[in-house]
Amino acid sequence: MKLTAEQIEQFNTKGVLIVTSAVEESELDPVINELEAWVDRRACELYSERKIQSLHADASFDTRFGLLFKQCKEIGDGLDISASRGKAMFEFLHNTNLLDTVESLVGPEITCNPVQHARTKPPTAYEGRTGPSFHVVPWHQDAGVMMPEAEVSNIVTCWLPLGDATIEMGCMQALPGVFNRGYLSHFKEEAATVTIRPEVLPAVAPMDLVCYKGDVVLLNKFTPHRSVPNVSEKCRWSLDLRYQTTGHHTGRTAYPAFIVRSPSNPESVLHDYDEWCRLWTDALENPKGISMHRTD
Ligand SMILES: O=C(O)CCC(=O)C(=O)O
Repeated sequence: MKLTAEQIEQFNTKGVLIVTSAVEESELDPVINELEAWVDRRACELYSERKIQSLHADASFDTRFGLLFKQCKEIGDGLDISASRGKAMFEFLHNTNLLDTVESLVGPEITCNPVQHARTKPPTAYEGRTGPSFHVVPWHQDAGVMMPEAEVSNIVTCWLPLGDATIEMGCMQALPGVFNRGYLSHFKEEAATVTIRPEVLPAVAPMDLVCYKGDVVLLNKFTPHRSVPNVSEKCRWSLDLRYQTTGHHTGRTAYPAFIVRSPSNPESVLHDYDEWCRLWTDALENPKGISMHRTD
């Protein structure tokens, strides 16, 4: 869905925008089915390794992962887009409604940035630990997980819930209207997470990014955001994707970017699923470029 002039104005002023019903809910179903099948396969593997005792095969998409996670923390290993590399996921990365939304902000020549994740946030009570994690992400800017060379790139984050993302389920929060302060100094709080130094975090009331299947949250790469604990008994599922103007620096040269829309050169669009898989396999097996989080 193309953004209205008011929505563009809001994004350009606040650096955050929730676009309701940006994509058809049914367009997400192939991705959900693929993730469900992935979870089932992974559960069977762990069951045969005797790492879980119950498969919970009849549980719903928004509860099963949590019930498995409670038994074995390894359930999510390999779920992320770069590792699971699902065909429905690859096709969704080209979704016309989503790209129409993105085009309103980055123009018609669009590249899919390789900083992208499929996430599920199980109930935080099942973590067996507290503190920041891949599931409960501390305050950061997406510029903080990219190389400084991408500072001038027009990259927009698209965060899509695959079900409900309520406050109780640990939705994201963002600080509106502060992106124009640019990059804020980050430090590494725990092994895999970078966070904005508390002394430079703007004193602005956080906006709760409550959203539902079909909605898309858009974030400027300098908008501070975090996600809060999931105090419900369900899993919050989401995709966080990034798109950018073709030709701009991706901020993560180690991983494959690819063109998803190009009116000037339609043949440059990557539709070849096998090639996408090959690019990721090569990038992960033969690391070449740079994959870094910024800390200073
Ligand atoms: O999904 C989340 O909880 C955090 C996502 C995030 O921080 C991001 O997309 O940059």
